[in-house]
Amino acid sequence: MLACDASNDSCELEDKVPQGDRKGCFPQWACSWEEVSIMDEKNIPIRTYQVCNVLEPNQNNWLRTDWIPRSGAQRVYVEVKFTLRDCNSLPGVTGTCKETFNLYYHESNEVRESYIKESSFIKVDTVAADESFTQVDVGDRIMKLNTEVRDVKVTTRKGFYLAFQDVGACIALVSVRVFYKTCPLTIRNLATFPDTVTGADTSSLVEVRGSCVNQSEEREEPKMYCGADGEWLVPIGGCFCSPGYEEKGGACKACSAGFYKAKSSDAGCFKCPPHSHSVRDGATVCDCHSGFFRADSDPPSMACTQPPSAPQQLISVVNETSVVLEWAPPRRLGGRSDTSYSLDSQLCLPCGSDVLFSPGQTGLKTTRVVVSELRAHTHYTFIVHARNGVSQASGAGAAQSVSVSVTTNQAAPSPVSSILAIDVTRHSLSLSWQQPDRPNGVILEYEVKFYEKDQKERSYRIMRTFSRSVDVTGLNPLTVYVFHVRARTAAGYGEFSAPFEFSTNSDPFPLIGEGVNSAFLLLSVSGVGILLLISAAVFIISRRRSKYSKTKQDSEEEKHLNPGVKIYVDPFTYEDPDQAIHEFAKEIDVSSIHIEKVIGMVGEFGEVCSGRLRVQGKREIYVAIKSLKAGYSDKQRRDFLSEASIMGQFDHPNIIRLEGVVTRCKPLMIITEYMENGSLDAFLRKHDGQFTVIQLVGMLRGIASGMKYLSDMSYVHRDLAARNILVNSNLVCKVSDFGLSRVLEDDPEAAYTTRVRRKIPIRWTAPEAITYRKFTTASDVWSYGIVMWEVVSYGERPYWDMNNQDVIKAIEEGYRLPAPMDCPVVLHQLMLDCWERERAERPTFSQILNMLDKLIRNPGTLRTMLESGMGSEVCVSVLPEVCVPEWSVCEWLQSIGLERYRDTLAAAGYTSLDSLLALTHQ
Ligand code: ACK
Repeated sequence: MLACDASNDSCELEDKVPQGDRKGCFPQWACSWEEVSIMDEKNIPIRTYQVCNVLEPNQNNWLRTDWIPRSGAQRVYVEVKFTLRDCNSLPGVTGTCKETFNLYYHESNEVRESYIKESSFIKVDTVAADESFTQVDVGDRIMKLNTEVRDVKVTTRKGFYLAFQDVGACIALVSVRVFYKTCPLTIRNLATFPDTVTGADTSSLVEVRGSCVNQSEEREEPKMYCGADGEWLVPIGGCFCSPGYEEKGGACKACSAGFYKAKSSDAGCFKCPPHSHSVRDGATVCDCHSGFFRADSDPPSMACTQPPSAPQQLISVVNETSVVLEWAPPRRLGGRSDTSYSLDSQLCLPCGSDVLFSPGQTGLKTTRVVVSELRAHTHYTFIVHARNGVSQASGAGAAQSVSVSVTTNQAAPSPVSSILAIDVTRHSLSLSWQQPDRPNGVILEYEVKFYEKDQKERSYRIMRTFSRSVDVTGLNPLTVYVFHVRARTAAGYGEFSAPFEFSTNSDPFPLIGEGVNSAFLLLSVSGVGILLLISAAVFIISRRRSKYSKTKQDSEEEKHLNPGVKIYVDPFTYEDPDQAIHEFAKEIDVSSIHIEKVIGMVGEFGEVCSGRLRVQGKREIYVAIKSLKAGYSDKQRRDFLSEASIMGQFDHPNIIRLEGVVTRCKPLMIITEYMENGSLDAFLRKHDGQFTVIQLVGMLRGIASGMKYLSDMSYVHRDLAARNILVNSNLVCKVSDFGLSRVLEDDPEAAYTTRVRRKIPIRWTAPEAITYRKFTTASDVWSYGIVMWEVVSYGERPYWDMNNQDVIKAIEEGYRLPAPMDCPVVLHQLMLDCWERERAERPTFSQILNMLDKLIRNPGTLRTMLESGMGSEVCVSVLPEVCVPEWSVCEWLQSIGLERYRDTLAAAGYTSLDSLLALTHQ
């Protein structure tokens, strides 16, 4: 019965004329409708219901349909096709003939209602024909078909009946079609909206919620309205394709291989970012190629990346008990910009918990760390790791690190932290104290300074002791004394402790002893004062003569004071040269050496190779192998091995380390540690302009430290030049080329001068060494100044293309190399100091080292380049005391707190500092 017609958005409920046999008529008494077959326009027979009682008045003829199920419809449409006879064309029907009929409906749940009262029907409309016809002449086909549509709201029952009331017209009902409208199933904004029946009223909109299509997710609740005429209106919200899918033709299609989509969005699939791929359809993220990684926080759109390679050129500058570590960023950053560095404390052996890392130990963005509070004279290994966001994902750890081993300097002990008085009498105090927290070496003695509190430090006494206690006698009764204690190690005195005050007990016989004691004390204090005056005068005035000679003296004195310091032994003092070599160098079995390639030549018979050395029980290491080929003379053998005998005596991080020698078979070999970057001069020329000033100063600092060590061992190098410094992969510079022979024979820079018989590397050598072969540590300092110049000028040849004779002449006339380009003033001043004509005026290596350490600690001082005025501040940073102005005796006494002796000295005729200098002990 019900046939839906989707094409015109309607459902037909009834597609034929009502059941119009006579039995179906009602009311039964007025059943005038007749079922008649006629031919339509196309001459096809059709069934119609007709009524034509036009001659009789008061007609009321009803024809009704069967029960029509509503099927969810709320408003139904009734399309009636009919023909109607024009009353005027009928003769003698005036007053009784009508040209309309009435359409009714009745809602009902009953499929077969046997009797329905007329009053139960509700009128839909009176239907008139648009066109009526005048003649019934089927042959001429002038019958006119009318189509009328009416709509009715049917919402209360399951179905309804329709009825047609004729009130005296001449009608033929051809067809009645009953339908309702729907908004058809549709997809809008990736949401499906089902076929929806329109609302009950002509103006009503039915709100419909859509559901997301497959592989899509709701963006905003999808909604649309179904209008009364079956049109969808006002789409709201919608869906996005799920990750791995993109919209194509209203559906979500999987991303193809090589593409991905990470989020639900209206975007399409993206091509996999660099170093990643997707092999299956529907990828939400692309997998990284092997060896590439993605951090948790990396977006899927980011390229896959790699952990960084190891930091480069790690340099360490030791300054007493702190170390400045500086390195260059890794060569490969792995395609990321989040590289950070950390110093591994577990591997930093033996880092204690009190070691300080500034600015920190982990998560560093800078490439410089100062490690302080280290133990003095201790070997440390620092490992600097480079990490980035994918280091953890890649599982890489130790591989991206670089390490450096350093030995901290000797340092003075820390101050004594407390002093106790364990016994007190009227004239004595017994004191005791603990060893300083950081002794930094073996404590050789303690110094106790004390004075009467009232006297302040104007007059004090000093006592020295080897133990941690002292009995101080000869004190005044009932007097408060102030005590300071300091410790001394091989590195010198530490700072005095804070003041500790103790009082002696009261004296039962105060009047008797007081005068004697006071007189005695005055005498002794005066004695001490005068002695102090004399030594201080000698000290200050002699220091004013030379800004460097004072500390030089100190260091010389130190040597006498420290008989434990190792002194270098000249192997040529051994009658049997093999005895020297076996005392200082280890014989290596040639089978444990694996030579790889030749890296240089030395003289006629010498060759330098790189290779590996595996000594039993130790890990394999890279080494340099210097060999002396067959055909050498006895002298050449002796000279060759002397280098190993000398090198074997040294143990310092800035001196090339000897691994051993091969003397029992030929060729003879000297095995040393391998220095990856070769000679300093060539290395600098290769990396012209690539280092920071601090890095250059770091290199110079290393060389100065090595040279200080050599000078402390009383070894004079004689051929210090950048070509004889080797550089390892961490930019650590080490002094090499020992032994007398190569200065004379092998060094291509060495030349004969007119005055000496031996060859000398003129440009690097101090004038007194050229002139009368006075080779000393001071002449090494001159050479060091030239090395400084070579370093700062990145391997430029000193004095360029001047010939040796012109260089000698120029130096004699006072000419000195100018500052290289971009050379900080302080560095050039230091060079000039090294090139003082008087060798006593040159700084010692210890002073040079201190100076460089100061510069490294205050990099700001390196910022002043040559243009901004040379000289005046330099001495301030080197040795502040040389800038003290000319003092009078009075000022000087005041400055050392002994002005009360002014009159005594004046009375004795000492009115100037010069006259004081003439004072002798006698
Ligand atoms: O500049 P270079 O590569 O470094 O060329 C010279 C060459 O041998 C002749 O002396 C190199 N050389 C010497 N000793 C070593 C070493 N211990 N490690 C690496 N290279 C070295 C030097």
